[in-house]
Amino acid sequence: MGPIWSSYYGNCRCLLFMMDASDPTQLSASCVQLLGLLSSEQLAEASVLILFNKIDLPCYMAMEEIKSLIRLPDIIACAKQNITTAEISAREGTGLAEVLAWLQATHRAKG
Ligand SMILES: Nc1nc2c(ncn2[C@@H]2O[C@H](COP(=O)(O)OP(=O)(O)OP(=O)(O)O)[C@@H](O)[C@H]2O)c(=O)[nH]1
Ligand SMILES: [Mg+2]
Repeated sequence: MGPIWSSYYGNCRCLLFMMDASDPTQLSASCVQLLGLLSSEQLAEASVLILFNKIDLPCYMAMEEIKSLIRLPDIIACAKQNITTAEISAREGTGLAEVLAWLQATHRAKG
């Protein structure tokens, strides 16, 4: 779906980007997609929440390793956007409350 994402950039104020933490083979491709989003002028004002999903599965890599592999600290430091991360399991609902709280707080802050 990546090629058509840009049709939805207009008026986007909150961006949730989900990465599959259980699949290291997808990490670099996801990271390229993320960098594309972050470099878009239309999304410069958006607040971004990066979700690392499927943390209920046996982990191939520790979350800290994943973050360091994609150089997340550098991505966050260089991005124009305000970026938050959360570790979740969509299947078990882990982290859901955190995601909802982020959406509420971000929506409120942006009026
Ligand atoms: N264990 C677990 N499975 C999940 C979770 N979220 C989604 N899935 C399952 O993962 C499978 C594929 O879904 P996703 O990877 O989310 O979707 P996708 O990337 O579009 O699909 P794939 O190309 O198959 O990876 C489905 O069977 C989901 O039910 C989760 O948090 N934990
Ligand atoms: Mg998947």
